[in-house]
Amino acid sequence: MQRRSPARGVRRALLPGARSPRTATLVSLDAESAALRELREALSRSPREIPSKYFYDDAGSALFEQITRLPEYFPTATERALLEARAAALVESAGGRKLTDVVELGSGAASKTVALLDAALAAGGRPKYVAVDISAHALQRTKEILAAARPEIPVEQVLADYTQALQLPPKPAGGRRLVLFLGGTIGNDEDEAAVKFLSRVREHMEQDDLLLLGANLITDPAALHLAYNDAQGITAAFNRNVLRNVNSFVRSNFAAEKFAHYAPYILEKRRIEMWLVAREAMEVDLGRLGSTVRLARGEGIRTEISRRFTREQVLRMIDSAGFTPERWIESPDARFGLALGVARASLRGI
Ligand code: SAH
Ligand code: AVI
Repeated sequence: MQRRSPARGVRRALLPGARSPRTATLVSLDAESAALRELREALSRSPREIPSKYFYDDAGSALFEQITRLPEYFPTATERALLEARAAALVESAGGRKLTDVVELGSGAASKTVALLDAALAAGGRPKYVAVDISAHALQRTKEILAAARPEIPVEQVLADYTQALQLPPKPAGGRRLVLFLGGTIGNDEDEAAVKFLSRVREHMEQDDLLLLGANLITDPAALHLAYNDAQGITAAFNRNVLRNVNSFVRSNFAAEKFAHYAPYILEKRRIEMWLVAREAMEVDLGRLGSTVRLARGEGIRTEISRRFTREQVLRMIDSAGFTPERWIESPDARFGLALGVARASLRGI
C-alpha cells in the first residue's frame, strides 16, 4: 500500500520496481488487484469498513508512534515494562543462546524489542533480527532505533503485507526462530481471521520454533475510552489519516475533515471500535475502485476493532493455530499479557 520507494536493502514483497524480476512483478500486480478487491468489498459491506492496515502510510506510522507516547495510551508502556521485567525468563524459555533469528511482524518502531534482543545477547546468542512491516516508514524507524541501540545485531527488513503471501529470509540451519507479534495487534482482527493468520505464521516455522504474542486484556472501560479519545486529538488525526492513504492508493476523494472520530468501548463485545462518521451527506468518488458511495449525515465507516481478551482466549487462540502454550506472563495491573507458544509438529503432508 506504500506509494514510496523502500530504502535500499529492503526485501520487497508488495510493490515491484520497474526492473524487478517478472515473476515478482506478476506476484505484485496480483497483490495490488487483491488489495483493490478487498477494499472495494470492505467499503460495500454493512457497516462500511476500511481494513486497518490502511492506517500505516508514512504519516499514519508517525502518528501511531506519537500515540504510543501519549499518557492516555497505556498498552505500549505496559507491554514495554512487562518485556523489560521478564525478557530474560522469556528468552530462556525460548531456547536462550539457541535463538538464531527473531522475526517481528508489524514491527512498528520496535523500541520494545530491544529488551528481548538484549536478553538473547546476554544468554550468549547472536540472533539476527527480521522486521516485517507494511510501512516503509516504520521499517526505517526500526532500523534507526536498532542501529543506535544495538549496532551488533544484524537487521533485515521485509516490506510486506503479512496477511498476503509472506517471504521470510531462510532460518540458519539448525537454528531456532522466535516470531514476535506484539502491541496487541492481534486484537485488530476478529477471532477467525486471527487464528487463520497465526496458522499461516506457523507455516513459516519449524517444530519447536516459538511465537511470542502480546494481547490487550479486559480492563476498565473508562481508561480504555480515554486511550482511544486522547485530549490532544492524535488518535482522531490517526483515524482520519486512513482516508488520505485510501485516497492516494485508489485516487478517491474522501474529504477527511468532513468526518468525526468516534471510538466507543463496546462493553458486550469487549472491544474498542474506531469509526469515521460523516458530518454531512456526501457522495465520494472511489477512483480506481470504479464506483461512488453515498453517505448520509451521521453514517459511519468502521476503521478498526481493537479487542480485549481473557488469558484463556489468548491461549486458546494460539493453541488453535498450532502452538502449545509454554508460558503466560501478565502485567501487574492485569491490562496486558504475553503468551509464549511452541510450534507443534505440523500435520501437513500426512
Ligand atoms: N509492534 C509495534 C507496532 C504496532 S502498530 C508495537 O507494538 O508498537 C501495527 C504495526 O503493524 C504497524 O507498524 C503497521 O504498519 C503494521 N501492520 C499493520 N497491518 C499490517 C499488515 N497487514 N502487514 C504488515 N504490517 C502491518
Ligand atoms: C496497532 N494496534 C494494536 C493499535 C490498537 O490499539 O488497536 C492501533 C491503535 N488504534 C488506535 N490507537 C492505536
